[in-house]
Amino acid sequence: DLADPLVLAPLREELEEWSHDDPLARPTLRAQRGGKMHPVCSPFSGKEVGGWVSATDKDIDLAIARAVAAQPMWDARGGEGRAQLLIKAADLLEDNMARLLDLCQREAGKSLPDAVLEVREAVDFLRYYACEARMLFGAPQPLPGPTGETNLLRLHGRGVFACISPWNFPLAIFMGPAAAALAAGNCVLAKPAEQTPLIAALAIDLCHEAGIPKDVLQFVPGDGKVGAAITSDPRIAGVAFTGSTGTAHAINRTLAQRDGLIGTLIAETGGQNAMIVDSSALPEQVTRDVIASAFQSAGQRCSALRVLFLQSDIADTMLEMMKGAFDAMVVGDPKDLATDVGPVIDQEAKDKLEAHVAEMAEEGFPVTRLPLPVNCKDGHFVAPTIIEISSILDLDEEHFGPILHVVRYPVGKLRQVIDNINATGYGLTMGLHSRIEETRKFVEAHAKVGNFYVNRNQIGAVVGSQPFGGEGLSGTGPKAGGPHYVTRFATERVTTIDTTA
Ligand code: TXE
Repeated sequence: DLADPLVLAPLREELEEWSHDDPLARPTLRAQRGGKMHPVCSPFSGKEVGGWVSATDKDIDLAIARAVAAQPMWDARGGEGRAQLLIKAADLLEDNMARLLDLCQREAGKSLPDAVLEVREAVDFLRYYACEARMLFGAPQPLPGPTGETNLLRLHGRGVFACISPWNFPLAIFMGPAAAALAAGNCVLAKPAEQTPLIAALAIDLCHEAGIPKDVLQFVPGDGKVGAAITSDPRIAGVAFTGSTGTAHAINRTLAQRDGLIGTLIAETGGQNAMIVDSSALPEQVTRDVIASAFQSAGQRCSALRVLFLQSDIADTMLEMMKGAFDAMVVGDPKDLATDVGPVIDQEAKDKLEAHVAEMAEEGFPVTRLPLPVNCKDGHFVAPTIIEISSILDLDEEHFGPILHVVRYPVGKLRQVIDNINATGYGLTMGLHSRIEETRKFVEAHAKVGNFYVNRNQIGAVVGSQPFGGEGLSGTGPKAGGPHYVTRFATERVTTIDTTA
């Protein structure tokens, strides 16, 4: 008794009945009637705010078959036809801003400013990739050739893409890759993170309302096992994945081992993001940017600052100033506008972060923590933490939460600092606070990072202006929200015509 299509018949009514003014309303998502209901819980209160029932193997098989059948028609619609629908979807997301903001706050525990940024970014992605569809997937591009011959290059969709996304940007990172895949003429199976499927479901529903056919864009609720089942299907042409480096490796192996299509992987993963501060930097500006980069969104941004390098002659003064700003941060309910740091996503994330802090303290590294207020007892709160370490290489992995590590480096040892940062293998963001032009050029020339921020915080990525993504263990590129991203979802076809015949 499969709902037709995979995004469920009941979902539509439930979301329509559900009012964002009613705090007790709990939308639920089902790919099928029956099956175990998995709760979606608020990171702040721990209370259930909705639920989902996983797609089965049969659902996935059917969803892929429908997508494969629909893809040639979607591709034939052309860039302009697809762009119009993506723009309509962007308009509908904007019209439904209040519902989207509310879901984002409920299931992801975001502050209102973070939630607004998130919805705006999703809308920007839709509009940006619609532009790309118009520019790149319109008339064929003529190529040079001898007299009597015409050569034409056209871009087409590759087929069916799986878009697998994390919980930290449950709308923007969910919508962005899906919009790019659609713009390029692919059909999409979108699998959001199991912690945050509600906002994703509403977004997909709005895309359908905009006119994107239901077989072209399908929503597949489920956990990592569902993600693995989709990617192992030989009919999937490519995977756009954002999440942990370990999962990206697992998907890569899956794609390599299956028979059938040679799959493309576009991966955006974590980072061991560093900021370097020398004695020419402006201390107030550094303090403001360090606090924002490390603790905004409870440190749950892939761009967030993890390791701060302070030149030794200014380290004590800088740390003292930073601790003043650190002590003034307000931890609490993300719905309260006075809150600076909200909860982390779930108990598992909290346990992992707490274990890391405990281990570092045991090893004798100095640890400073903010006390947690009483209204934070029920949620998944991790007290903002600063840990002084001796080297970035003391850290074995990315710690995805409100934890800042600080390293002092001797004057004249900038090259060694950059070598150590590069040696982590990650290459997502880096920040530099220095007013010495030569230093900026030196770091720019030697740092292997995707996004380099100078004399500002390092967490912004504006669609179209700051294309975002890393290299090495941080991802495959090309950068999301940049001019080359959509082309990774496309295949090139060349027609050569003998015009003398
Ligand atoms: O990621 P996962 P999680 C990093 C960060 C964080 C860590 C773990 O370091 O601590 O990832 O977060 C699906 N085949 N980032 O557990 O497990 C899964 O269901 C196919 C960085 O959320 O990688 C979810 O939809 N899919 C980051 C998605 O992959 C699989 C943002 C991400 O899950 C799968 C978030 C499999 N074998 C976390 N296993 C960033 N760079 O933005 C899981 N999934």
